Amino acid sequence: MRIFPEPELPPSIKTAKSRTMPRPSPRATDPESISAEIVEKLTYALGKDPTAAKSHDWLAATILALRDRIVDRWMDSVRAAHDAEAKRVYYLSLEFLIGRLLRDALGNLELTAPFQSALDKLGVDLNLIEALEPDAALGNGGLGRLAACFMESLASLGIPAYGYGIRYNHGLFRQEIVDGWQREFPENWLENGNPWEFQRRETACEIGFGGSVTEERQWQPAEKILAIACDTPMVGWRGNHMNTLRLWTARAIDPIELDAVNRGDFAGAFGGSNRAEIITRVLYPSDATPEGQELRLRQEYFFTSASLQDILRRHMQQYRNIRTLADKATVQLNDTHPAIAVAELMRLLMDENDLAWEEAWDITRTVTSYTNHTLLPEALESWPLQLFERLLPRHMQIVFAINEKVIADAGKLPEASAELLASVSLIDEHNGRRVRMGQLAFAGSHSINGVSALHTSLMQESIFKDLNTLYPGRINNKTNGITPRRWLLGANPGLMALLREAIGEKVLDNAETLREAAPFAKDAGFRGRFAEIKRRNKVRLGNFVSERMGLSVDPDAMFDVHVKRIHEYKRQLLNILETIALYDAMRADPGRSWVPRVKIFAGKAAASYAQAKLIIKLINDVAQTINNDASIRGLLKVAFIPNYNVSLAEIIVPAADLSEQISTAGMEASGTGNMKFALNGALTIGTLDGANIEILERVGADNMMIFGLKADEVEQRRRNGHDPRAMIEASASLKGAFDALASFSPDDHGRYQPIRDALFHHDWFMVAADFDAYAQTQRNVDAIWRRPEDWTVKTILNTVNMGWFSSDRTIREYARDIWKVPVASSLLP
Ligand code: 26Q
Repeated sequence: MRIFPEPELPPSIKTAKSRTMPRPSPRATDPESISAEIVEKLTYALGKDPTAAKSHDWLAATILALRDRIVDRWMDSVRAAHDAEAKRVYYLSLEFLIGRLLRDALGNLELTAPFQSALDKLGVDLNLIEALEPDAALGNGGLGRLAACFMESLASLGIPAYGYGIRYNHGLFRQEIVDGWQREFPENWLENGNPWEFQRRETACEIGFGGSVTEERQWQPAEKILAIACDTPMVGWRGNHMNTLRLWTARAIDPIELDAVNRGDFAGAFGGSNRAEIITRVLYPSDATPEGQELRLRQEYFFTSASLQDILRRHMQQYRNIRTLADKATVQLNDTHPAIAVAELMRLLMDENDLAWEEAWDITRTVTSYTNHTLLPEALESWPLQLFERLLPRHMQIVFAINEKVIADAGKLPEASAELLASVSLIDEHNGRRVRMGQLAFAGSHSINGVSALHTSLMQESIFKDLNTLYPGRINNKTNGITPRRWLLGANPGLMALLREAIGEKVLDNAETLREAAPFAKDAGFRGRFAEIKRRNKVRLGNFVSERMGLSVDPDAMFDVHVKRIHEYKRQLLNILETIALYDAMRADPGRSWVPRVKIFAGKAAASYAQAKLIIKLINDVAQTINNDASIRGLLKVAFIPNYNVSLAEIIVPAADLSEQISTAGMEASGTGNMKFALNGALTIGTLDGANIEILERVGADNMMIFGLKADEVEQRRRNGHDPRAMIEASASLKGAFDALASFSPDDHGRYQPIRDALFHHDWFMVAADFDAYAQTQRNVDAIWRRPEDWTVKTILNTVNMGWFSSDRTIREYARDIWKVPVASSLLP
């Protein structure tokens, strides 16, 4: 419901108005006009005297000048979609891990050079102010970054689309390493304002919570709050098309309670506004292990309801017929976090638009589709039924009604059994009755997709096996991708320049043409330049590490990089144990010609994940010992770079020689870091997990270092019993590393006991099981490194074979198979 409805104009007046309404002339793009305009923005929009302006002011003025150039085309895009009556894609995600926008927007508008010289004229360094832009870190990791890459590709492919999410006041926490331990500090990306966004104070929706449902099935919430929209333009490649990222902020309807003010109770006067606004205050910092707090469920319902109300309002304004919704709108759920959408859309269609159940159900299922990002049982979202019912009583009724239908459908199957009914049910009856969001999302969607081939097939065999029998044909795979604009052109302009020179400008429009550069792997001159670009990127990262951490690293050493969230299944522990073993071997034989390596780690642990935080401490303790041991002559260094985020990744990824993608097989749904590294010319050491398998298919076994148990072997071992103790005893180097653990905490001998226990007693993540294969593969990596020409050939063959992993390809597949929308862009197929 809109609180401040805009006066409706009859369509005839609207058209007449748009014909006669004066339009501002589009902004010029020559450096002179741009620099004049930056000074204008500084003076008139920001109120700063150009002679006294600070770097932050120049940044804001530059963004405002660029934003004007975006707005022209943004409005054209929105108008064109409207006039063409195009079907719109709505991407609902609780996370958008965007990073900085300036470099990306300049690059996509092809305005980097004119802005650079405009700023030069003003004595301002673009690179310097670019680095001042705070990261928009509204996400935890892979899932949030995928949403950001998708927004960029949707715009680049000219698909009319909206991203919907939450405008958190505080994004993912800032990590500091104090005495080797992770400490979390609040992040404050909005402290200097946000020049990219447009607050839409007139676009507000009411969101209800609690209360009761009348006999006539009308929900009477006990509490109502407002959702206020805030829009950021998403710039497509070459500026051909722009979309909107619409993020919601919570506000109290009546922010100040006057009664309380009159009583002199000022704290009480703002109690309501605090209670409302807390909903959008902070991102939940846990990935993969859901924290089942009420506030999280409130966040999920808040943004889902606001988004669906907005979608329905837009549809009704243009078409005035709710029954055509499925022809004009398609809603993608990014994991189960917005899965309440299924019940909310049913409620809006039935209770607010008077559709009958069957009709509402048809529309809901046609509109909605769901992407699953994890199979980890502890990560599957479910809510205590009591909490769900107390917060969303009407949705509880709808969930029960959907469940009745699902159970009735399942009962008709020849293979129906008590187990089958329990597995398809939206209600988990085992753990004190819970609502299962995955089952709800599946039942209410026409498409359920996984994010890599392996993940999709495991999904089909495990969590959704019975739902797939019941509703066959809905499960499909959409292997993830990354945007080459940010992860190649933006992060590695030197490499992009070389590739353009080799195969021409088309590589900018179609990453799959990269493969035409394959023959250059045979060209010694090309190889030399490719290697030189890598070295320059390594020097830059080396300088960063030296400045930030006071650690000097040799740019001619192999940069062996393991960066991602810290999680036991991602096995940073396997890496650091092998590092300890290597260190022991080096000390035992210091005269051997060891390959010099820098082991680089970065990543955040969920604040409540004790074992992950202990692994961070271990890496730092090991670094402390190794980096200060003169006997190994600096041939091995270990760096844990604090506060991993998108901007740090943009420095690390282009500088990596070796990419660590070593998850326990079957546990990493896809991975997308793996794609970024390979695209930037790193060799991968990895397990047959997630998208690694598909990378292997494209780069070939000669150009990728694969080791370890496969997913079915992990599964078998877990079933038949795995004896980590025997494996530790049987491997001298693993035994050595395992026994050495205590020596890295001379101040506290018991510190690493939890890690020793986990390894020794069950080794759920198969670290002991994969250790020897991993260590041996690292020695094979050394052997290739000793043949630099071979190494460079392999890294080139990685880069040129990675085009398929462009998120443009992924989005084309979603558009064709799930959303049924055309791809309008001039980007080549
Ligand atoms: C849920 C409920 C309550 C609190 C937090 C959460 C929560 C938050 C984030 C649960 C999961 C996540 C994030 C999951 C994630 O990032 N998954 C990754 O998704 C990538 C994109 O598909 C894959 O490449 C990775 O393999 C997968 O781990």
